[in-house]
Amino acid sequence: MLRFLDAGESHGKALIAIIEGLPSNFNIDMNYINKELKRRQRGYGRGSRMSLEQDKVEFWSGLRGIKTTGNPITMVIFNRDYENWIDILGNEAEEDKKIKIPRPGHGDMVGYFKYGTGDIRDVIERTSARETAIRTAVGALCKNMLEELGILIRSKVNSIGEFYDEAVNMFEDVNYNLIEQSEVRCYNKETEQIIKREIDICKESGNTIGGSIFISVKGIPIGVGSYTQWDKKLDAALSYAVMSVQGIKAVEFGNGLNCFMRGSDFNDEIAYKDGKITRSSNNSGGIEAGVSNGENIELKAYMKPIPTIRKSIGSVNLKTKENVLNRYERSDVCGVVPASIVIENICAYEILKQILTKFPSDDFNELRKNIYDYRREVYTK
Ligand code: EPS
Repeated sequence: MLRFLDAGESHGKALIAIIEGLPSNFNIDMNYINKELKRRQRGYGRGSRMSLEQDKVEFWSGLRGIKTTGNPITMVIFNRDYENWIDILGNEAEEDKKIKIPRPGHGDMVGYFKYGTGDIRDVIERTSARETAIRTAVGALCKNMLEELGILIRSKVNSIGEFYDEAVNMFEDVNYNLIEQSEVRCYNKETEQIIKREIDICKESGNTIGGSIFISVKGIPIGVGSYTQWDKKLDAALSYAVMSVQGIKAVEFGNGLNCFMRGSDFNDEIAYKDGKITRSSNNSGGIEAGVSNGENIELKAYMKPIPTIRKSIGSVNLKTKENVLNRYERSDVCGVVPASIVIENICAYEILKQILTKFPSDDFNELRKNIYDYRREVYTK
């Protein structure tokens, strides 16, 4: 089974992941992974940390040259900001320097009570979305493999604040190039300007803003995931992965939020045309009964506004129990743009895991053969 663990503090020396269960004989494209890390760092509404970091991955195990051996893989990303934090993180803080005022909406208060170290700094260091850098690296390696198996994952921003971007087919490269070039990962240029202005307004007023992300997966064969047991369902597994991304509060598949529709309108009609099974629509988002149905998998992830705000709202000094004002610390104004890249890559990890469950293989060549043979055979049964 494919699995990984990651470790590392936001301002610690490095972020690390150990991945187990990846097949051997895959030639990793290092530029591909570093490009994903760069994509994650971009986006209008990012804070000053991103002009300091230049995320690049190092492999410490599991490779011979650029080829996977089947051994556990260790990936490392160094934090450039560590230099500025050595003294703070290297020693226990003096009592008067310990952080006691939690930012509402962040993990500060729950971590303070749960782990009892007496300093919210310990909580911030691990709850920070900095951790998504290493998860993006893990996912990028999986996405690199999936592309070789004919499975593509793309993302765009669906909305920021109350402004929605146009829904377009992201698998048409002309459309996707526009999204990739956009600072807010939108297709429509006018919407882009409106959203950028909205982010500026939030920044000036010491506030933050959330939004939603659209993910589309093409090429996933029918039959991945299972309905035979609750914990084998593909939509459930993907939801878990997406919900684990910092700030995500809801996940929707296909037209899942439009539950007011009648069954006859919601159901995606099946027809046999030109030697192929086709569907009239994709309201199910490519998954029926927890199993991929051969259509594109389509999901939306909804991200709340980043909790760290300059604007004053109420909080409590957890030591003295005084009612005080919110604490501020450097952060981003809008995390929706980088989250779209993180979620693309997180989905890649989960989809590869599910593919390896359906087509268990230790060797990438065996996996590719199995998946292509299956694709050829499945509709001719
Ligand atoms: C982030 C790094 C963090 C934040 C941001 C994402 O760096 P720092 O805390 O040093 O400014 O910019 O984290 C959050 C939004 C958060 O809520 O913690 C990154 O690498 O993506």
